[in-house]
Amino acid sequence: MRIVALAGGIGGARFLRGLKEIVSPADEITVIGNTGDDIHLFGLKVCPDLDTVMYTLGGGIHEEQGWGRADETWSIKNEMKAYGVGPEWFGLGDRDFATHIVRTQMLGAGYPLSAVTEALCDRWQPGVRLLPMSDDRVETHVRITDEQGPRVVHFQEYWVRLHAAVAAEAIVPVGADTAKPAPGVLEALAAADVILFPPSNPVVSIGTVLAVPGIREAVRAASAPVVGLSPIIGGAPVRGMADKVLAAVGVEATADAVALHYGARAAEGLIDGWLVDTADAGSVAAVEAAGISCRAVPLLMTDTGATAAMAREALTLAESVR
Ligand code: GDP
Ligand code: FO1
Ligand code: CA
Repeated sequence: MRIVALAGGIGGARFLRGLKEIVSPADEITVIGNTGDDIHLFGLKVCPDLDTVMYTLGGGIHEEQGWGRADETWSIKNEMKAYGVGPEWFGLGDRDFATHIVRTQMLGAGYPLSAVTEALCDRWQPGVRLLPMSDDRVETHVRITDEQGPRVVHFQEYWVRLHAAVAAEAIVPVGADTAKPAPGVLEALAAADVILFPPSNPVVSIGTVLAVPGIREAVRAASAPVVGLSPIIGGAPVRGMADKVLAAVGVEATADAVALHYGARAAEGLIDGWLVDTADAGSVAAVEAAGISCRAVPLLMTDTGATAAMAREALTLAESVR
């Protein structure tokens, strides 16, 4: 079976770890990764969501943090600080720097991001095919108003330095409108037997991938059933500040509002099925009324076994809506 999943970072990667548990060697998983979080620091290109998927599935992730490497050291970061060269607020570890040096060196030699990602995955063997959503530069920025007045900041500054403490007035995936899907992305969606939206951030992860011209249309046109899992449980994100960016696009932080935001494929939307947590069983009817088949199942990824059960439920729902 050919499974295609759009994914951001921590939530998407953890879901994929469970999905890997329940597929057979004959199945293949293609991940279309968000690159809108990418940031250029110290002359290096950092791809947070691609790296989180690669490290998590490849066994190198710092588990509690959900990003960056395990057993990290911070000599380079401390030396940069000693030189007074910022930004200090983005924690790049020594091991992680090697990834960004190799990536930047290959990009400088003319390799596209998709080829670079394939080369990095040769080492990590994530057990999925990891495609960037685009080889073109797309960087999410956030419009805010704070004591310095109205301005636009890079998503990472909004998320990491500002901790999303101020309202996000608009989310702007800079470059998305002229970006092309990376090689293999549209083909994977067309050939898929199942398309999954993991419990990733609907706006700055899944939404950014869908902002690349052609990808939304390819999901809508796919012969595969499209099933998503809610990243919101009991009216709040399980972790992080997705509610802040959902507010920016006028979507309530509820399991059903996110489903309706993606929309029923039968009604110009993207999904055929939606899983909500048992805590949100009361919203199943509203999602079904919108033309999306909906089930309430445990959606907390407490360990790989729980996540595998979620993934199994998603594939079962996909079969029921096929
Ligand atoms: P990011 O790029 O690192 O923010 O990762 P993603 O966008 O892939 O996923 C972030 C989302 O994962 C957040 O909005 C969380 O609410 C969601 N999430 C994290 N852990 C869980 C979980 O155990 N269950 C569910 N349903 N969602 C989760
Ligand atoms: N997230 C943080 O909250 N603090 C950090 O210092 C931080 C550093 C970092 C370095 C490399 C990397 O690949 C990811 C990093 N992240 C950090 C996570 C990153 O901000 C993700 O984009 C978010 O989790 C949201 O997607
Ligand atoms: Ca991300």
